[in-house]
Amino acid sequence: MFIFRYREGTNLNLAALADDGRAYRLEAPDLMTLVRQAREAGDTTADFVRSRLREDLRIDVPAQSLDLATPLDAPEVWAAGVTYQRSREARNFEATEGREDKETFYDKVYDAERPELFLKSTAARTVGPGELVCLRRDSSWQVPEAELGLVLDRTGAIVGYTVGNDMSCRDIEGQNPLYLPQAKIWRRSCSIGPYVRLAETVADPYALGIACRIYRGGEKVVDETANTNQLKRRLDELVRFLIRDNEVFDGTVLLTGTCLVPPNQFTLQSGDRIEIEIEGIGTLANTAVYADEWE
Ligand code: DO4
Ligand code: MG
Repeated sequence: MFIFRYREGTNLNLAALADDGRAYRLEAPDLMTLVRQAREAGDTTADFVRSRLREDLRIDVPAQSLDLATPLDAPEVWAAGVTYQRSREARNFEATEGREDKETFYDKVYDAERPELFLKSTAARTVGPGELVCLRRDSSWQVPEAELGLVLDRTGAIVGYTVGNDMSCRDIEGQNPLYLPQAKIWRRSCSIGPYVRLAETVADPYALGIACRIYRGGEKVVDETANTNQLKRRLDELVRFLIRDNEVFDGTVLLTGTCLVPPNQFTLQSGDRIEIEIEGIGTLANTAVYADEWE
């Protein structure tokens, strides 16, 4: 069971993609209201939604042909880092200018009890499927990061899973770890969606194939695949650290780190189309442009 939103004129509608593959309008205004209503009724969210699917709410066209938006207004998006060996290798390459000859902060955090967690985005900086993500002018080494996103409630319970893109500047990050916020946060540097798959309908979040494809002028220039079974940490472990003495809001998204990094010589260019696919969760596509080309 998937929950999503789509635009219709000036309206933003909440909808479900049900087990029968059909899309239905939902009467609740947003995902987290639906979650609360289900709990009050003593149901799982998926069962609650199933009990509300009616023929007169059916959407006649396939969900993919709708004008899809972010599945929720995540007040904050947090991200974990160096949770896969592939990310550790890529970070070490950046931090040692390709020599990879010494132990780095990244080796230490990969093995430490405490994971790397950082604030990645806010609602105003986060875009949805089909929207433009932005590039920075002061970086010449930029990549998308394909990540499994956890949708959390205020207690840290995992409500569902989505696809996330943690846009990153590898040169800024490699210059100095203290530059991390600039390497990670700028206008439209985060994308999520198009669906939230409800957690109770995902059998095993540690067995999901992930793919990242990048197209330039219609030609595929990056095609990488991996699997969440390579994740070094448990999802509840990441959440446990995130909520420690923290204020976490309903609908917070936690990106769980990347297992896919394009080849080291690759940097995004304006006009590149990025596709991130997570098996059973969805495909998120965005085109990149420079921030000053947007508007
Ligand atoms: O350590 C910097 C960030 C790493 C990251 O974003 C990732 O591993 O996905
Ligand atoms: Mg990342």
